[in-house]
Amino acid sequence: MRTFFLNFFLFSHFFLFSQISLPTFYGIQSKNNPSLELDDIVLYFDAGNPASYPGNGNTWFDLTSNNNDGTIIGGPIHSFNNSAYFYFDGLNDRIITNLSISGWNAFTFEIWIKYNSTGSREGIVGQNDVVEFGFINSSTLQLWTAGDGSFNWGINNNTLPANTWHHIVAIGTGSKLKLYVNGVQKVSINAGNGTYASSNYKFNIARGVFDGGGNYFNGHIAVVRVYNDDLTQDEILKNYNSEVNRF
Ligand SMILES: [Ca+2]
Ligand SMILES: [Ca+2]
Repeated sequence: MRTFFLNFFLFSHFFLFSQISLPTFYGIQSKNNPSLELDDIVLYFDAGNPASYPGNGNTWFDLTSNNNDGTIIGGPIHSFNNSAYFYFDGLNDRIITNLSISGWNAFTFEIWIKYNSTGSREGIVGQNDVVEFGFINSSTLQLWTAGDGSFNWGINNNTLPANTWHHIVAIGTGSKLKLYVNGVQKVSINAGNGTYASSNYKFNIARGVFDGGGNYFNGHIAVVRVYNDDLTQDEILKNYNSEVNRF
């Protein structure tokens, strides 16, 4: 009789669970995915990995061991569907972290992004007054550093269409600044003298990048990775190819 009830229990629960449409989780294996280049990573957010965001709460957990967790402010919408993302409304949604990139001698910001609109000084990711990356105006993506150079990259519906997922990588090697979009190098300039600047601000997402506040980003962000190193073209392509099918 006990066996019967156990079997009935297991069967009924199997049947129950089989009827539930579970959300599709993305990137669950990615932390240990040998096809991702993760050396020198210091911060790793993934909206599609329940270990990074379980679907509720105000913390976007860092998948590295550095505990650079993000605090979610303003109520950005999260979804595990459609590639999984946070949607930032451009009004008050943002992520703040306690990560400081002051004094680094190299950096890589790697993001999967789908923007809705662009505008003046709409920062995407960065640390104010150290390294700032985002839309400096409606038609220009800018990587700016304090005293170590900057570049502007013109965007339009051909180079970076709105409402489309893009893999964007901004790099400072100490002597060069670079931009890769979907695995392809778009910018490489000689700039920098080995060490980036310092500020008392922290690494932020969707607000507080070009300035201490305001100028909110409007659109979707699925993945953010920050490295204390400059990824090579091969490593960038490896990461792009490892995740592109999700998007
Ligand atoms: Ca909001
Ligand atoms: Ca600034």
